Amino acid sequence: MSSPEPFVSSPNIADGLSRKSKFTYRHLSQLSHFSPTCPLRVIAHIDLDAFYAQCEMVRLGVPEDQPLAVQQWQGLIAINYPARAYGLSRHVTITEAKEKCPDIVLQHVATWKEGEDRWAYRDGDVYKHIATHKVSLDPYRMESRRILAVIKETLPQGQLQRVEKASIDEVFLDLSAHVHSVMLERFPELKGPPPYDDPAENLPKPPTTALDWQTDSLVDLDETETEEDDPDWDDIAMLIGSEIVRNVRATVREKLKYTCSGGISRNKMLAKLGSGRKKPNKQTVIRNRAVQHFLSSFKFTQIRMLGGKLGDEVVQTFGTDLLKELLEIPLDRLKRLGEDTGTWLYGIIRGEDSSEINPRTQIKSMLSAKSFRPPINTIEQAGRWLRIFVADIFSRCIEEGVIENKRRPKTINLHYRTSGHTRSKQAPIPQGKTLDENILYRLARHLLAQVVAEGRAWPCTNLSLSVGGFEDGITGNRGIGSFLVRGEEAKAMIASGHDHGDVQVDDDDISGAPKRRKLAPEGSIGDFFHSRSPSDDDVEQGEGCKEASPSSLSRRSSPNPAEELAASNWKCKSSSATQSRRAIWLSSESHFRREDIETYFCTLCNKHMAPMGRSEHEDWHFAKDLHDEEHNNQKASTNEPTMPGAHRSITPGSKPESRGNGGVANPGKGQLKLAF
Ligand code: DCP
Ligand code: CA
Repeated sequence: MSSPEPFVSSPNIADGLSRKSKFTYRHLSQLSHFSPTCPLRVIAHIDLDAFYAQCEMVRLGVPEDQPLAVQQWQGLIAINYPARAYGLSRHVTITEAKEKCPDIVLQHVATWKEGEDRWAYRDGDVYKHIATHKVSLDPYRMESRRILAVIKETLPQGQLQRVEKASIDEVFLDLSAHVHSVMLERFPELKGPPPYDDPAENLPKPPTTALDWQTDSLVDLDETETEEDDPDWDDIAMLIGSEIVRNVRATVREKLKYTCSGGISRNKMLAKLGSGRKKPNKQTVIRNRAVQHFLSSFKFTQIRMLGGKLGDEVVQTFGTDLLKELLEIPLDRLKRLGEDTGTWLYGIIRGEDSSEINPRTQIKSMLSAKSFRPPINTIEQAGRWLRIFVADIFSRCIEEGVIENKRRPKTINLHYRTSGHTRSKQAPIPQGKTLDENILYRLARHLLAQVVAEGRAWPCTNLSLSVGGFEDGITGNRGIGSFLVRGEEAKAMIASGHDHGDVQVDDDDISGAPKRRKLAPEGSIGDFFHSRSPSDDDVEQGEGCKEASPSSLSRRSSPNPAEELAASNWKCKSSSATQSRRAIWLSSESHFRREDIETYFCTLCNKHMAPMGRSEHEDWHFAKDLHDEEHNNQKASTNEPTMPGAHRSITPGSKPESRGNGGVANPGKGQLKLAF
């Protein structure tokens, strides 16, 4: 960004130098390093106005004053500001919306149609097809990416830029270093070394002339402050920040036609509250001297992180949801919530938030899901939905650079819900070969077949597929470690896989994710550590397995999993599998009894094993399943009858492609090998 004109009309530097700022040279230096504790810090939040509605307006070329809402089935998910003037909100029904605003344009989101592998905008009453269509958010993701690109282009390139994509329509900017560079340009007296080379020396005071905030909405100062007080460098830093944000917003508007709102303050929490204060197309500045006044108007449950369970707990414990009243509670009482939580809360209600802007805009996981009303009852139907999910996810994978092997996911996860319960199945995605849609589809189908084979699969009320554990720049072969999910990554996958409804989500909190919807309690990590009921371990061999026949899931993919495994250096050697990974395995598979601590019992092999060998044994089962699947498929395609036990060529401790006389000749109770 080129530097705007100096903001002062008659700077009186000599006068300024004669007095001291309350900020020091050290603070100035911290500003250039994005220090989260720097008192001159400048953070901005930019949020697109009525985002999906604007996307549709831009796409359709609708005049700006035309009321428009975006419809998803029978609900409204985005309402533009002209329509809001009629009192419309997300809560109104379609009928109410038309009654209140007869001229409203209701645009249904694009959908994927069952059996098709591309989304499209449809004419007519799309909501009638809820049973056979699934919404696509791709158009909004695409616009989101274009907007982000313009924001980044508008800011200085390289070290001065720090941008965090917070959701599909919001970004945080740490403007500190950029503001610092503009300050030095405009006030050369700040460039010199501190007197006596002492960074604790105070800076000279800035010039006293009134600051020009243009059309910004300025939050009133705290009661103890007055506008007549001379500005200090933190005010100047905010002013420069607001100029930068104004320029970014104007550029997005000019290049892409979108309006957005901005908040500028000293941290993320305040900047976010600020961007929502005046909408649409406005920006709000909360100067340091205005923070307490600004915050006192909020309920603390409106603060980031205090909207959910923690907020409820605070209300319960202290009997108020008013921030003002919470301010009167001393720290030691707040610590009733726990030492750390109390301390954090004490700071946050006073406007303290040192969380950093995280420039990582990369996706960690992707989810595609569908709730079925009425439920679905056949594996053919489920298979067709998996096609859509895979197409949906794979198109997003392409944007992540999987074709060029820039990034690729490590795991695939299927969640399957019947009226009784939810099941999850997970598999590693073989590495070492360029990922394609067929590989994903085959893995997804494999997981589906496992669910069906266990029985009690119908009617199915919700199906979701996710890929996760994205890694950068994978080249060449990888060991088994790369197939495993660990720690936070595992939690993220679990959480993302339990979303409800008809959704596609990128990542947990970034890069194209729509605003988060609350996850159902059953999706919590805790569920995965609960003991499984005995009935869960008793896998039924019923009609489900008959349905998982080769013919029922058509379009076999070409790559050979055994080759992939060999190419990716899959070995059943000792791996450093962690506890969390085991939890995943245990939660998603029924082969092992967790309570076996000294030894463990594999129900697939009907054998007790030493715990040391457990992880490689699990790995071995997975490899074998893939191998069996492919082998059976080859037989199916050449019309050979499938012989029971014909594929016992992989032994624990050997590579899956090796031939041998394995130790799995006796499938145990509950074992049902995939009937592909
Ligand atoms: N969204 C959704 N379902 C929700 C909330 C949001 O599908 N319950 C989608 C539609 C929104 C987009 O996410 O356009 C961004 O959400 P915001 O909460 O930022 O709302 P808007 O951008 O629509 O409006 P505002 O101008 O208030 O930011
Ligand atoms: Ca928005």
